[in-house]
Amino acid sequence: MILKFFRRKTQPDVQMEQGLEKTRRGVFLEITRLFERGALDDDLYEELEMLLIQADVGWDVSQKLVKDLQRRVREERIEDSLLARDILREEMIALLETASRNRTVKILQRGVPFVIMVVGVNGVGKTTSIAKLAAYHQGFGRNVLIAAGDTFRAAAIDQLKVWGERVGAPVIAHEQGSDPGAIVFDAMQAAHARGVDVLIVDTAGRLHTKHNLMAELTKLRRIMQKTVPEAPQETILVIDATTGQNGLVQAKEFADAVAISDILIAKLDGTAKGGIAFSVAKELGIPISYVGTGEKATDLAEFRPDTYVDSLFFGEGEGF
Ligand SMILES: Nc1nc2c(ncn2[C@@H]2O[C@H](COP(=O)(O)OP(=O)(O)O)[C@@H](O)[C@H]2O)c(=O)[nH]1
Ligand SMILES: [Mg+2]
Repeated sequence: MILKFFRRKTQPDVQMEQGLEKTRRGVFLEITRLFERGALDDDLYEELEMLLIQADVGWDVSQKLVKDLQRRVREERIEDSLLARDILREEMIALLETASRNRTVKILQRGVPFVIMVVGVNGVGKTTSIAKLAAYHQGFGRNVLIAAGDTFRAAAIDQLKVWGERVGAPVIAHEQGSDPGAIVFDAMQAAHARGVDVLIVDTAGRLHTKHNLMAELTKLRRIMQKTVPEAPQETILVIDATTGQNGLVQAKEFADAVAISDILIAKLDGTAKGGIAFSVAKELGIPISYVGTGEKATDLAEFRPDTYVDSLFFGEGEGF
């Protein structure tokens, strides 16, 4: 008997389970059926690899998982195919945990604003995720301030203001086209003056050139560090789960240019390709800390490797 069966489901577990429903009912149901068929033969391994690739686990990672599974089945003389599925589950959790180990524990200090810079390509879900993160921190009784650092589009500023009102967090904003550096400077001052616990900074997902964008993010970071030397304590890269391997390429470009501490996978509910977390963990090696599971401010869950994998295989009362 495995202990995971006794762990009580928490709210993030339930949210992750709902967010992964499409993936679970699609590819992972087929994977389960594959193992229920019984025979641990070459056909099974081949089909498994194809299904993992279909779920966006990525070519290399799918191959690695299947190879590791085959090796363990051989070494541990496994004959029961459902036990083999449990081994696959273990290997998948281990893969996600490797990246999670790079997660640093950040401690909120009284009187020092905890600064979160949110970066990522246009349309991935940054602004919505900022509202979710604001609500998340408010849930711990922290007071949150938001800075509208994406001044490239007027709509981006208005959208953030609307979210700020909805979640009850003030938004520091200037005009469209103004210098994001000036906004961040103002926001840092305001955060100190008002005794803010958490400051969340929105950034542009696109400027005239990629070089400009990366230079801007570096500049924003420097401005934050003038007031709080360790800021930003969190630099979150938002990835859109529905864009699959393409999104991963863009994410890599960001990760090469800015030091990313955490990843937030948005729109998990909108895809049947929830395997993206495995390619993200393996290719970027950066811990996934949050997942977005819908369009509301409450649709955010803390990421847990075991819950994630169990939500792919089981759900709605089964399993864990
Ligand atoms: N289904 C779903 N939609 C989301 C999620 N996060 C963001 N979106 C939607 O994605 C679109 C783009 O989001 P936005 O926050 O404006 O992206 P930004 O350009 O990166 O700031 C909007 O229509 C959001 O409602 C999510 O977790 N699930
Ligand atoms: Mg935005």
